[in-house]
Amino acid sequence: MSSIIEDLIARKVFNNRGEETIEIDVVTTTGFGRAAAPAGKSRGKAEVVNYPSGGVDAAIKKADELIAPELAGLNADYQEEIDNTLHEIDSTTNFKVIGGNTAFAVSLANAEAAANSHSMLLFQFLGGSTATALPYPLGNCISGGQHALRGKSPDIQEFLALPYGAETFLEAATANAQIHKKIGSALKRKDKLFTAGKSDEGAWIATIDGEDAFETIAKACEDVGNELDFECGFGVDMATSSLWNEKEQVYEYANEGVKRDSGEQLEYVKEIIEKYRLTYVEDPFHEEDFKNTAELTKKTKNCLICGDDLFTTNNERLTQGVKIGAGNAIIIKVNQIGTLTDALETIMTAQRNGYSCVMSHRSGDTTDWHIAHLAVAFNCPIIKTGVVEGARIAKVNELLRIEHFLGNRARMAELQI
Ligand code: 2PG
Ligand code: MG
Repeated sequence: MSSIIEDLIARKVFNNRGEETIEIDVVTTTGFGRAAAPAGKSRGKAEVVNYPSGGVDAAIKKADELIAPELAGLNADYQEEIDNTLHEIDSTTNFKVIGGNTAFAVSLANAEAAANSHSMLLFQFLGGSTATALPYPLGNCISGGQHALRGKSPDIQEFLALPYGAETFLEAATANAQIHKKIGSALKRKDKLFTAGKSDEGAWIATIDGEDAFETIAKACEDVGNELDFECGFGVDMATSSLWNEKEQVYEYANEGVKRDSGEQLEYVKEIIEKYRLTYVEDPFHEEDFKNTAELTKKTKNCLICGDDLFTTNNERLTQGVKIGAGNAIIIKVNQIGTLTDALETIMTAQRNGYSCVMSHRSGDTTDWHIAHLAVAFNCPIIKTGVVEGARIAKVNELLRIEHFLGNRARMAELQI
C-alpha cells in the first residue's frame, strides 16, 4: 500500500449558511480523502486568516497553482511534513497567503487519504489501538448573542446540554435530542412570539431573557435526566468578546439592559455557576483577559472554565494561560490555527497540563464529519457539535458509527468536572 500523493483537487462548496467555502480532495496511489472548511461568526482576533484577499476563488487558485505541485509525490503518511510544507508555501504566521481554511482542508483531506490508503478509519490511523473513548456531546439548545438578533434574545451566545452521566455515546446523544425537544415545547408555552426558529447551529431562537433561558434548560435537563436515569448537566458559551465594549471597559448585556465592569462580570459568572450548578462556562471574559479567567478558575469548583476566543487553539496563547492558571479546558477548532499538526501541538500542551479538550464545530459548517474522528483519536472528553441540523447531525452520527464499530471496546471518555 502506498500513500504517495498523486493529485490535489480544490473546489468551491457551500456551508449551512449558504456561504462559499473550500473543499479539497487528496488522491494518493491507493487512497482518497476529502475535507471542507467550516467558518466562525464569533471569531477570535488571534485566529489565522480564513482566506487570502480574493476569498474562496483566490484560495482555490493558490491550491491549484502553489499547493498541488508542491505536495505531489510526497507521502501522505507524514502529516507533519505535509503541514510544514503548507507553512513554507505560505511563509506568514497567520496563513494570510494561502488562507487558514485552505490549510485546514488540505491538512484534513491529507490525513484521511493516508488513513484510507492503509484501509483504516481516520480515528484509528491517528489514534492507534488505544483510541476507544467516545466524547460527551456538548449540545447547543438555545441561541443568543451574535448567533441570534442582538437585544431580542439572551445576551449569552449558547446554552448547552452536557449529559455527563451517560454510559454510551448513544445514550448521551439521545439525552441531548430529548432535551432539545423539551426546550422547544417549553419555549412554545413561554414565548408568545415563538416561531420555532433555529439558529445556524440548530439551537432554538426565542424572545426570552437570560434568566428564562437558564430556567428552561435547567428544567429540561432535570426532566430528561430523571427519565433516562443519569445526570444531565448544562453550561454556556458566554462569547464575551462580542459583549465587551473596549472604550467603556464594560460588558454590555443589551437584552438585560445592564453593563458590567470586569469585577462585576466576575461576580455575575460566579453567581450563575452556583445558582444553576453550571458544569461548563466558555469565554467568561473577553479574549485578552487571561487574568480574570484565572481568578474565576481559582474561585470555582466542579465547573469547566473553557477558553475559545481566549486561546484560539494556539499553543503560545494556551501556554500563556497555563502559566497563570487561566481556565481548565480549551476549545479545539483546527481552522483557528490552520493545520492538524498545529492543533495537535496545542492538544498535547493542554493534556500535559490537565486541561480538558473540547473538540468543536463552527457555527458555519458543512456535513464534514472529521472532528468526530479527531475527538476520538486525540482522546478529547467533550465534543461541541450541536444537537440537530444537518451539519451537526453529520458529526453526531459519525460518532455513533465509531461507537458501533468499536463494539465492546467502546467506552466514554474520562471527564473531570
Ligand atoms: C463558538 C462557535 C461555535 P463560531 O463561539 O464557540 O459554537 O461559534 O463558530 O461562530 O465562532
Ligand atoms: Mg465559543
